[in-house]
Amino acid sequence: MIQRHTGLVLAFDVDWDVEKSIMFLNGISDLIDAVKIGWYQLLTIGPQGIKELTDSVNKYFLADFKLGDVAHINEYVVRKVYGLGINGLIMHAVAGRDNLATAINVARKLGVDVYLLISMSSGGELYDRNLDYNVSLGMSLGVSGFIVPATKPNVVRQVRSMVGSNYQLLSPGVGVQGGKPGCAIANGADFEIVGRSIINSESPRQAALNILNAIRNPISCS
Ligand code: FNU
Repeated sequence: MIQRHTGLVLAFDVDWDVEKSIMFLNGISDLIDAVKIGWYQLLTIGPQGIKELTDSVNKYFLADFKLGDVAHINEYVVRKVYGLGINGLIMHAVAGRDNLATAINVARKLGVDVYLLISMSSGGELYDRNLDYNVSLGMSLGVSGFIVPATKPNVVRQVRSMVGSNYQLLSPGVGVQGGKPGCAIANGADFEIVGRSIINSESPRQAALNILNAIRNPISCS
């Protein structure tokens, strides 16, 4: 599980080399609880580059590979992710029980947390028609938590009421995509995931501090 100090997870989607990435992350690491990396990062700096990041930045790393393949491929990927020093992984609920179960068990044994994607910050209408099923699926498979969109506050509230307090809810879509900073947490999420609003800012630290302020003092969230 991600330890919550600030409630902020940085979506680190950048076209930078490893050195610049490490410098940036170490300069902001006191303000964030985790670094989320995804396909863009993997394709930019490669697995070796990601290993250098996890070796050099003392932070929880979450791999947003939205894994949703057949069972044995999911398992292979979980093992590779573990080898890169990554702490948690996002998987697609839509892959279904048979494709997710083994990989989630392997992840658990390795100490890699699995967060299940059950609703998307844009689109994802098939997900939203099957929310109850996917939440129950995740709970029965033993995931650590769920990805719920900051752009759909009713979904955040609904999932929190379904899962109680034993699962972490991570919420992307804050800022550029329209979710109001602070409101996903006010509606029941544990963490807000923020990328471009911080990364593309002239002062990333100040942008992160502004979001932390909104998390501490949420206004007009509905
Ligand atoms: P930013 N992300 C998302 N919506 O945006 N993992 C989802 O439904 C989802 C995600 C990720 O807009 C996206 O991949 F499941 O710049 C990106 O890394 O703040 C981040 O959240 C949002 O980036």
